[in-house]
Amino acid sequence: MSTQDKVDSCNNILSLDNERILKKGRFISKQICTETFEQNLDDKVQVFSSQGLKMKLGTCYVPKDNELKPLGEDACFICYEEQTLGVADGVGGWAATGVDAGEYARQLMANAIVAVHEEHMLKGSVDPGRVLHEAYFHTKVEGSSTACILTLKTDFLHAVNVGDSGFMVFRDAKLVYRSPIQQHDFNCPYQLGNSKTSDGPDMAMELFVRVKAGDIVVLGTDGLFDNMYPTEMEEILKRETNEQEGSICPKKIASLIAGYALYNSFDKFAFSPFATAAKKAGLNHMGGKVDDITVVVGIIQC
Ligand SMILES: [Mn+2]
Repeated sequence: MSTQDKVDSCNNILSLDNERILKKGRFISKQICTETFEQNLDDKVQVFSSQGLKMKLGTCYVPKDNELKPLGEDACFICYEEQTLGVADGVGGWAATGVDAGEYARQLMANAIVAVHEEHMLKGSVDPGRVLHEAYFHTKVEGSSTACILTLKTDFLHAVNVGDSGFMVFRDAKLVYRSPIQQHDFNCPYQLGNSKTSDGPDMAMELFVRVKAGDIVVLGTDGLFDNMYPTEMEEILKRETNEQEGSICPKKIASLIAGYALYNSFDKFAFSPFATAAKKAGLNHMGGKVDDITVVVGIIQC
C-alpha cells in the first residue's frame, strides 16, 4: 500500500472520489453542495502539508485549418513552477462582426500567466479564482471566451470554470471526475467578455477535486469534449500506462488524445458527444464537430 493509500484509508475526512464545491460570496455555482468543505480542507492541508503532489505537464493544440487565422481561437498556458494550467476558447460567433475572439482568449491566458506569477510571489500560493478575476479585468480587447484555470494544491485540484471548457480526472485509466459545463443554451456557453451580453468572472464555478499519485488530469476545450467520449480517452490511457510503466509522457498522451479527437471531428457519420447533445436539444447533427482542439495533460506524481 502506498503512503497516499495509507493516508487515505486512515483518514475519512474526505472520500476520494468526491468533488466538493465551495460556495463563496463572489462565486455562483450551478451545482449546489450542502457539505461544508472549508474546515475539512484546512485540516487536511495541515495534516498532509509535507506530502505535496506534483504534476508532469504536456500540451497539444490543433487549431482549425484557416489561413486567415492560423492561431485559431483557443489558447492555453502551463506554469510548471506554480503547478497551474489554463485553457480558453474564444467564441467563434464574433467572426461575423469581424472580431477575432482568439485574440481575446490569448490575451486572457497571457494575463492569467502574469496573475499566476504575482500570486506565487506575493501570496506563496495560487488562487485560480483570483487569477481569473485579474486576467479578466486586464483583458480589454473585443471578443469573449470560455475559461478554465486549474492549480494543484497539496493533494487536490482547485479549479474555476466558465463555460464549456473543462477537465476530467482519470484513475487507473478510468474516469473518476468530470467538471460540469455552463451554457445559456445549446452550443452557447457562458463566456467572459467586455460586451453587455458577456458574463463576468463572478459566474465561474469553483471546484475542488481530490487526487492522488498516478491520476491523470485532462484539461481541454469543447473541441476535445465534443468529439471524444471519456471511454475513448480511457482506451488511450490504458494502452499508454500499460506500455510505459511509470514513465508516461504527458505530451505524448496529449498528442494522442488530440489526434483522436481530430479524427472524430472529421467523421461525418460519428455519433459524437456533440451530436448526442444536439439531439437532446432537439436539433439534428450528424458526425463530429470541426473546431480548434486543445488538450493539456497533467500526470500526478508524489
Ligand atoms: Mn471550441
